[in-house]
Amino acid sequence: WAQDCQVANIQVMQNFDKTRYAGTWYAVAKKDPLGLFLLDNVVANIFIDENGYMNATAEGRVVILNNWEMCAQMFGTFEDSTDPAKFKMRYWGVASYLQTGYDDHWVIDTDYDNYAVHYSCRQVDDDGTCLDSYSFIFSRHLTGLRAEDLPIVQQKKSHLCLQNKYRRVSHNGFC
Ligand code: ODT
Repeated sequence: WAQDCQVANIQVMQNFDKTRYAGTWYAVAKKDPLGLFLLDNVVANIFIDENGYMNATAEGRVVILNNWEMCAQMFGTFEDSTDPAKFKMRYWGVASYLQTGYDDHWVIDTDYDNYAVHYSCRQVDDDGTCLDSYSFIFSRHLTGLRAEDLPIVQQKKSHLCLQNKYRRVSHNGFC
């Protein structure tokens, strides 16, 4: 597998089915972007609205203004693209002091029932690699990934050229 780290060449989930992606996902690992926001206790809830569009709520522990720790409650709406696994996500918080943005949301791989690998590049460099990315590894289970899913997820991390860039996302009941 030729790993050229070009954002344009990143393989995403084939025949992605957003209906099966819907539901609750627990973040188990994260590669942070510059100016990170969500720290831990990150749970995403994805749903399909009456028009067939993907929407989400998410919560997670954040630290605002360097010292105020809170549980951020966030909303996101997703725009479809020509690739069913590539979305644009517009997001905002229930409170105005939370982050807002418009990011890529690419589903790299999922079995829908256990694990999902998400990727977002915020800035593509002149050479086509990513300058500022973030990525979540999600599990359907609060207990984390199943042993049999670990090698698949490891391989996807390396395809994203992010293999050693993830940290564990803990769930301790803060949110
Ligand atoms: O945490 C960071 O450093 C960057 C992440 C910012 C985006 C968080 C906004 C969540 C918006 C609503 C929910 C979406 C759920 C999608 C799942 C995965 C991507 C966050």
